[in-house]
Amino acid sequence: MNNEFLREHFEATRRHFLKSGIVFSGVAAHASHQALSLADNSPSEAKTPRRPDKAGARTEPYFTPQTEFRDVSRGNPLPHTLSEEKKRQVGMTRETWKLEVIADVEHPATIGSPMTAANGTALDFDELMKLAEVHAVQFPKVMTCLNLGCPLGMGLWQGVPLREVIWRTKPKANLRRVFYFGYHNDDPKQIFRSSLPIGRVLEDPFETPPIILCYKLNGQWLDSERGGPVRMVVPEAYGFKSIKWLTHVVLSNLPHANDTYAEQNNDVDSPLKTFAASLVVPKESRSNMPIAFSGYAQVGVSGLSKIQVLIEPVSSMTKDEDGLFKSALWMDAELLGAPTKWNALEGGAVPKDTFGFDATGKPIRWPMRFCNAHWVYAQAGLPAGDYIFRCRSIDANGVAQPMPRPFRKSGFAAIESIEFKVS
Ligand SMILES: Nc1nc2c(c(=O)[nH]1)N[C@H]1C(S)=C(S)[C@@H](COP(=O)(O)O)O[C@H]1N2
Ligand SMILES: [Mo]
Repeated sequence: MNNEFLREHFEATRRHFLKSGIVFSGVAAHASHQALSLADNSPSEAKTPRRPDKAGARTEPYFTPQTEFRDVSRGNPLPHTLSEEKKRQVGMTRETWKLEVIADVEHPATIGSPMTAANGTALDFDELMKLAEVHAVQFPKVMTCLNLGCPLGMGLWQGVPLREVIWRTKPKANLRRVFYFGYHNDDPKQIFRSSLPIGRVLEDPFETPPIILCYKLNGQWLDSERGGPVRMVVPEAYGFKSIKWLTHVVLSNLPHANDTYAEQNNDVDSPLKTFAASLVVPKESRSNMPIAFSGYAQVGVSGLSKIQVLIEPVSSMTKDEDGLFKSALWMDAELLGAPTKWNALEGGAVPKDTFGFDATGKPIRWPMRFCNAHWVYAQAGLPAGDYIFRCRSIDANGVAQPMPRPFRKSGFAAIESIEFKVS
């Protein structure tokens, strides 16, 4: 679990419980504090954050500083660990970067002007910046690995829509799919390729940002570890669609996905799912004292309207065959509102013309799709005993999530079951 993410979560929930002082009368701060220390002592990796530094003022949480993202990239050596000289040589610096946009050899799209290094028409960083002057967009998005479920980082990604570059090749016919890959140590075995239908590239679903050639994260140049100088970012997709150290875009007449990730049994057509997860479930609490629970939600394609929790004694818990606990007595948790200050961004503000934000820098909708949200739940005192905690989300269509997409390789989405004790 990303430490910065946890720190932000704890800071936000701590403030929430402090503000709710009336309802939880003094116990609130204690419960929250206790939750923190219990989380620190938890054996499970996902629940072992560094104790947040509470000294000093903090800005509101949300975005993850670039250096705090978790890295799951492949490669031997990892491309971002190459020497500066080698990076210059292979086009992994802004000064030397080149993008080829070409027709697929096996299933060629018919295009008027391929962009190749050989004929000197590959796109360089200066040309990308010229396109950026007119077409740059930025939007918030959580980077999540389909195989991990937990967020690698929440970022504000800036780039040029991929379609602007594809359009330069003058596509004419036989173009059904775009695939793309990045620097892979010039070793075909290390290639990591992803793909998209051309329709998704040329047009964006309502309230969905475009696919971008991304060069900035949280207002700063995209660093090498995050895939700089240029990576693809696909707003509604899991991380594997967002290829780092981008070098090639291939226009193809192939009618189906050809992602490298598919070779590892992953469901590559599965978009970001909406689900809820816990971060703080106190392992042991005192009887008849309020208990503070908190967690986060990932807002996927179906949006998010609320979070619910299910707390039952182990002895009388709902028996449920399909693991969805539809008939159980779920209680509404509280979703934390939008931050008023945005850490990790210059001046703590979201820049003008950010996708999904209004002219005053506030989100148009909250929670935002393809992003994280945080939630809290204060449970009134319980009698001593063993309990089980579960949480779920209700999407913006009013449907409880996760829906049955129980396959691990379609993106993490299970209802957690966590035992805790009241004594
Ligand atoms: N070139 C390249 N791009 C890549 C990968 C990779 O191994 N090589 N990994 C992908 C996967 S599986 C994920 S989850 C994301 C992770 O992005 P991050 O390292 O910026 O957090 O990068 C994607 N882009
Ligand atoms: Mo991934």
